[in-house]
Amino acid sequence: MTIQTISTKPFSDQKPGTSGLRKQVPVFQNPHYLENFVQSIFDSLEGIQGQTLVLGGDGRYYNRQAIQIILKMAAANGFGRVLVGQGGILSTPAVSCIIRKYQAYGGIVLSASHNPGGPEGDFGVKYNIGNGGPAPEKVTEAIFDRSKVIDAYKMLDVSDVDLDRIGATQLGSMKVEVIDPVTDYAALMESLFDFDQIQQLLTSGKFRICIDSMHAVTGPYAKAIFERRLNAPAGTVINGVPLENFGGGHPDPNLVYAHDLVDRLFGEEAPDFGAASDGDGDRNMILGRNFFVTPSDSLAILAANAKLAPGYRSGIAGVARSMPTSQAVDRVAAQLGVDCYETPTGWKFFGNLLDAGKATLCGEESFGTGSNHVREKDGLWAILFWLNILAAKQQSVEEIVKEHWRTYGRNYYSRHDYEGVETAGANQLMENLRAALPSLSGKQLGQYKVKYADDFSYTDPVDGSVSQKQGIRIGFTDGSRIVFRLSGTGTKGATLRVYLESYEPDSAKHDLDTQQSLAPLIQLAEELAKICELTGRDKPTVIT
Ligand code: VG1
Ligand code: CO
Repeated sequence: MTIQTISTKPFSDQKPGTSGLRKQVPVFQNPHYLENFVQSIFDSLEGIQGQTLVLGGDGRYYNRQAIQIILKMAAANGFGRVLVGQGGILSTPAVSCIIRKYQAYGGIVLSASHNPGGPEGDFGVKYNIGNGGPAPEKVTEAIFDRSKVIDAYKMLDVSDVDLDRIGATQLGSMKVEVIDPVTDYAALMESLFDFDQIQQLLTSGKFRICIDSMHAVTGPYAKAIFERRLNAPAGTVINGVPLENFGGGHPDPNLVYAHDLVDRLFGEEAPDFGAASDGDGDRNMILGRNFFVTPSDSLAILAANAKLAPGYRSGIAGVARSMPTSQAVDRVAAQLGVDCYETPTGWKFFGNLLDAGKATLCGEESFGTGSNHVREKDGLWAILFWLNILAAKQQSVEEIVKEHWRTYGRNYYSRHDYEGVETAGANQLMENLRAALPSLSGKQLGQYKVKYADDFSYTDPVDGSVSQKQGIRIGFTDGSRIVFRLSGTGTKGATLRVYLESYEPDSAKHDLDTQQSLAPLIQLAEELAKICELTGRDKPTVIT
């Protein structure tokens, strides 16, 4: 059992994006590619000798191979212990939970989240710090800098660890503990929500639910929590077996990709509640019978009703949302008299606010919601929170949402994605918008008057770090907004995201079709950005 030092050459493209390093599987399979990145992580950390690392992934293709490589590298680099999920499985929120519970030094999550998997699909590596959250930018920048000059990595020359058997094995001087992926996470959920009340609802015979795990990581978690602990009927969880290629699907919980669930909730004899999670279990989509809850509304509704859940009975300290997320939650915060923070896209920006106790609930328009219970967004947590509220209020999903709109007004909201467009055109589009910003302020554009037009810059209120160029925002005097940004998680070409929002206080106008009510803004976005001309697309790939 010797430590080998293997020579390597840097790859130039190992810059982590919105959420870790994501590439197509064949890229990660290039000799030294994964090893270089993992060694760059280890080289950027201080004092890892003898420390504990948490390791797991969403079960996608290459997960098991990558885990074996990382275990041998962790041993060679001096970690004292690695906690790894059985079968290599750990959801992103479970990693966060386990890092915190066992006070680990950090964790590595192997996932490309909602991106498709399989031999030609995507793979990803994400490093989480000791608070359980995604590494902040200063850490990811250090990792990237290291990756540009790396010339060797360390690896212990040993045979593979049996990932399927719970228990401990020794790798050199490092202990590997294969743990049950679900137990710690399920216990945390039970500490936050009224499981008795939820169980009564689910076993009453009057309320049916359907949970779609999309053949991704939440299958074992959802079966353990909903079917075994809460006694929901067998079959409540659909697509519950994690598969390396997610059954050929796209594990992104939205109206387009979660079609099995959507067909049921919008079909005949539809259940009362439906929900789906993404590849690594940090996203959620909430549906009622024939009813879709916009993620931004979901965040606002959880904030407004937080006290109904035992874990939040004493109220929330503040809320935070990513900049493109709708301003629905801002209105709830104002009503509650708590602060509302606006951060750049990506969960790493919530970490400091959560650690400092400035925010209790956080959310993103991209089907991500979470709280201070961990430092990641958390799909099953959001689903349980909704069920807790439904059980307490004894109303339907639709009634709860419509009542919320009557109280706070409705923020019509939609995101239009142009996926896999040519990078040059997408960059040009953003540059043109940036150049036009100074001339937009105060301008009348059709029915809208521009209140502000800028490229979003964020100063972290806790550590003062500054993040620039986080998206073009054009806000109008009536509260409407258009936001443009390029995705930082895609692996092919560029993905343009256009976020559209308008506010309607009049409850007589709360039943309009979202796309219709946003039509003037959609038109304006096209005129301002020349999307069709610069991307060659006359319509979005995905509308959420
Ligand atoms: C997207 C979402 C962002 C989310 C990120 C990671 O990033 O817009 O809100 O935090 O994915 O989510 P981007 O840069 O492609 O817009 V996940 O579930 O992939 O960990
Ligand atoms: Co995810």
